[in-house]
Amino acid sequence: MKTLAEKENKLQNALADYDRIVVGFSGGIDSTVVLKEALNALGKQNVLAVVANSELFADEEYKKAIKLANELGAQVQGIQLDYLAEEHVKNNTPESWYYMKKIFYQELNKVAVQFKASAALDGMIMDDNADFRPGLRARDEEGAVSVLQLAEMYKSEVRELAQKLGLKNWNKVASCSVSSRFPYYTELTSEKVQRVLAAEASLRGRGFATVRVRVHDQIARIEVPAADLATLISQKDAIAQELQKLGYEYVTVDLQNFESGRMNKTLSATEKKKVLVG
Ligand code: NMN
Repeated sequence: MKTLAEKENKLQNALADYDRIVVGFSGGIDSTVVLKEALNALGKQNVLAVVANSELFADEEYKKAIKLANELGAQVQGIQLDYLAEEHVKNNTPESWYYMKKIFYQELNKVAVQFKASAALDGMIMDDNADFRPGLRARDEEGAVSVLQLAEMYKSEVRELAQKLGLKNWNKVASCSVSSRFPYYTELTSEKVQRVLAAEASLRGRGFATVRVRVHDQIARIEVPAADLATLISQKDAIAQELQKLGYEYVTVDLQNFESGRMNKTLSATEKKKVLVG
C-alpha cells in the first residue's frame, strides 16, 4: 500500500510530463487539488482552469468556482454548455451521463487546442470508478487525463493532501447535474430544472448544505443526511410553504436520508453495465 507522500510524488511526476495544460475545474475538492498541484508544477502561464456553466447546475456553483480559481492564481475561462439540447439528456436516459460528459470533454478539448495545451485534465478520483459513472467512458474516448487516478488517490487522501496544500475554501459539498433529481426517462424542461434548483437553493439557504430535492411529478421528496433530519422537521411548515409556492403539490421528507446515486436504484445491474460499456 502506497503512502500519501508516494502518491503525491506520482501526481507531481504525472504533471511534470506536460508543459501546458487545461483543467476542467468545478470548484470541488478534487479538481481544486489538481489545479493547485498543476500551478505548482507548471506555473500560472501554463495552466488554464476551465469552468463549465449550464442550465443543469446551480449558477452559484459556477460563480464560486470562477472566484476560487482566481484566488488560487490561475488563468480562468468559463464555457457555457447546452446539455438540454441533447436528446438523451432531455429525456433523462441512463446514457445521459455519458452524453453530458461527451459534450463537456469535447468543449474542454476545444479550449485545450486554443490554449495550445498538450493535455486536458480532470478531477476524477479512484472512488468514481466504484459509482455508476458512464461519463468515464466519454473521458476515455476524448482522451482527458484523470491525474488523481494515475496517482491512485481516494477521497480521504485527496482531503489530506488538500489540508497539506493549505486549501481550505473549496466548495466541500459534491454537486452534480440536477438531472439526478428526476427519475430516469422523465422529460426535463427548463421550468422543471429551474424549480428544483430554486427548491434546493432555498434549503441550502436554511443551512442544509447537503440536500437533494428529488422530483416525482408533483411530489418533492427531500433527502438530507440523518444528522439534519430533526432540524429539517423542525422547519417543516416553512419549508412546505416555500416549496409549494414553487409549484410542488406535495412536499415530503425521505426517512431513508440522503444517499448519492439514489435514482440509480431503479436500474438493473445489466442495464448499468450496458450503459457503462456502451
Ligand atoms: O448525488 P446524486 O444527486 O444522487 O447524483 C449522483 C449520481 O449522479 C451518481 O451516482 C452518478 O450516477 C451520477 N453522476 C454521473 C457522473 C458521470 O457519469 N461522470 C458524474 C456525476 C454524477
